[in-house]
This record gives sequence, C-alpha cells and structure tokens, in this order.
Amino acid sequence: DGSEISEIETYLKENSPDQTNKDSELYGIAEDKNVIFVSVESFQNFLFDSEINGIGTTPFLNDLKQSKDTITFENFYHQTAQGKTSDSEFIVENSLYPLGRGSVYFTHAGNEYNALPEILNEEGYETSVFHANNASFWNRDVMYDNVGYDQFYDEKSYEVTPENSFGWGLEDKAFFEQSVKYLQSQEKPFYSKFITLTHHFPFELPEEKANIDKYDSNSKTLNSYFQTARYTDEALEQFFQQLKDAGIYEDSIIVLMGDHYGISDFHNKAMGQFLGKDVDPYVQTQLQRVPFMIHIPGYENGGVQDKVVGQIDVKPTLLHLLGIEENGDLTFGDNMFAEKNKDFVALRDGSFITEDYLYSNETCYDRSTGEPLPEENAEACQPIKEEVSKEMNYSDNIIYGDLFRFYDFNQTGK
Ligand code: GP9
Ligand code: MN
Repeated sequence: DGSEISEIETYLKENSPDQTNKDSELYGIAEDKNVIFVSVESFQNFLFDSEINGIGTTPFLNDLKQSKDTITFENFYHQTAQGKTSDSEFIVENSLYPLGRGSVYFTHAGNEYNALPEILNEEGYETSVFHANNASFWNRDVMYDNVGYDQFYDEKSYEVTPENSFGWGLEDKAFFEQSVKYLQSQEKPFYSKFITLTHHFPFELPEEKANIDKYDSNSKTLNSYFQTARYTDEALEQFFQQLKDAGIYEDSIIVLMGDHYGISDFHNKAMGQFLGKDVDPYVQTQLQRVPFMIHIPGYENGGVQDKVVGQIDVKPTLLHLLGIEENGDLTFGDNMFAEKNKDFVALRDGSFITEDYLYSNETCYDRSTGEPLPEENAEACQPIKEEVSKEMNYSDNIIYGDLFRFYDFNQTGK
C-alpha cells in the first residue's frame, strides 16, 4: 500500500539533501541541447592507457579524457547484475538498483516508473534508442514502450550484409554510420541512446579489421578483448566526426558510459598477469570501474574527477546538466555535481566503495592502500554495510510491490 512508499520517500529525502545545486556552473549547461548517450558494451577502465606491443588500445578515448571539453569520472562503477546491459539501462533510466536475480526488463516491465525518457518527453524532447539487435532482446520493445521512448531503431532499421557483420551482428562502425540519417530526422532537442555491440563476449573480430595485436595469456577471452576495444575506440572516433559532418555535434552533448565488465573473475589469472598483481577482492572490485565521460563541445573547464560515483547517479546528473528540476523524484543516486553526495556506491553483490573504504567479500579494505583494515578497525565498514542493505531492500520493494503506483511524482515545492 501507500505507507511503505512514504517511508522510502522520507529516507531518500533525508539522505540526499539539496540535489539541485544551482551554483554549479554545469547546472543547465546542456539546456535545449541534444543528448547523445552511448552505452559502450563491456568496456572496463583498465583499457584506458593500456598497450599491446607498444600500440595503445584507446587512443581516441585517451585524447578525449585529456581535453578540456570533457569531464571524466575515473571512479565510476557499474552496478549491474544478471540483467547485464538491460540492468545498466534500467539503473540509468530510473536511478533504482537492478534486482539481485533476473532482469527487471523481463520481470517488471509493466511497472509504473518515472523514467528519464518520460521526463524528457514532457520537457519537449524527442527520445529514441539505437541498437542493431532484435527488438525483443532483453524485452526491450516492451520496456521501451512503457518508459516512453518515442522511437526504437532496432536491427530492422539497418542494412546488415555479410561484409558489415560478424559476431553478434552489425559492426559498430556501420551501426554509427547508418544511424546518422535517423538522428538528422529527429525533432530537436532530442535524447538518443546508442548501444554498441561489437565489443561483446567472445570479442571476435575478423583479422583484417584488427589494428592492435592480441594479448598473450592463457585466456583467449582477455587476449581478444583488446582488439575489439580498439575497434570500439575507432568506431567512436568516426562517430564524433560523422556528427560534426552532419552538423549535429555543436548543439549536442555526448555522454559515454560503460555498461558492465567484459572480463569476468573466471579470467583472474590472466588479468593478474596483465595487471602485474594478484586479483584479490579489492582489485576485483576496482575492476568494476567503467568509463563515464561527459563531452560538452565548447566547454573549457573539463578534466578528470575522482569522486566515487556509479550508474545510479547518472539520471540526477543528466537532469542537472539539462537544467530540469524534478523536485518530487525518488532516486537512489545523487547529482554528481552537487556538493554533498551520499558516501557510498553499492554494487549488487553487496560490495561497496566509499571515499575511505572498499568493502568486498566480507573484508573492509583501506581504499587508498588496498590493504584489509587492521583488526582494531575492521568494523569500520559495518554501519555502511547496514545502510547499503537497507537501501537495496527499499529499491527492491519498490520494484516487487510496484510501489510507484502509490506515489505522485508531480508534487511541487517539496
Ligand atoms: C544485446 C546486447 C548485449 O542486445 O545489449 O547484451 P548483454 O549480453 O551485454 O547484456
Ligand atoms: Mn552489455
């Protein structure tokens, strides 16, 4: 009934005071601009600055990270579980946690939400998704309808030939190239989500398309991972150029986000060889960092930010950039540009990261050294652990009980 949602409302409002922070120079910086959001498949942060035989894996993204028109959060964590890409979409659209089991896109596609595309629709945005796979994969067609996307350009919108496809289907370079004409037909301003596909397990790439060597370890998966990552880097570079050529770039902001890990803990031995250190639970958790980059053409104060943030924070952050006030919204994440953030980012397996600690596998680590805390301090993570579990329960209950049915998002002045 309605009583639990008011308890959750009270909790969320007490724990995230003043989300708006209108003093931030980024408040409203993207107002009336197009938002091009790219969900980059399986991309983990360790790829940045990595090299194989002297060749960089991500030269384009490295340049972007250096440039003043881009804000990069280097401690941004994916928070997905079994729903993989669909979980990442769900978290970003709703600022709710995914479920511990299954994919919300399948299990609760009919719920009431206050999702990002619906909010943007009301603000006069045209909203769309571009993804060259079957529309029903992850039940996307159903969920996208529910959360209000105007258009879904699925594989039927693309010309897929033997030359431009392998692995999961249409290759990313052709995907972006063929998407630009659809982008041009969008009513402005638009919000468009692109979901890439080439850099997906098992990371296969025809040899003639590879511009970097394979790595050499006992993991065929990790060895190939660098080749498709490099391919993705090239595809993104071309996409930026295509947006410029089409005259879309100047009036847009481009957000790049990794959806989840590509290399599972099954490959820890090879990962350890690559990193030059053992993959213990601390390192394993740090490997869950994925790119989050906000590219704002013409902006000059960008750079790398080290705040601990996650996918749950994306929705309030985008609304902040767009200058949209959602006073009645219920989000578990925070605007990344607000002064005061919640002090933890929680992963669905119960691990969490704070400015001081990293908790994983029932061990509380000193975040700065990666060492378990000494005996006398070992309880330091306990209060945060309790809060994390309380918060995840609240989020789960919203989904299981479809509790937003009992909540009025349009309240004002609250
Ligand atoms: C499928 C693509 C990949 O359409 O989004 O899904 P994943 O296996 O990464 O969840
Ligand atoms: Mn994925």
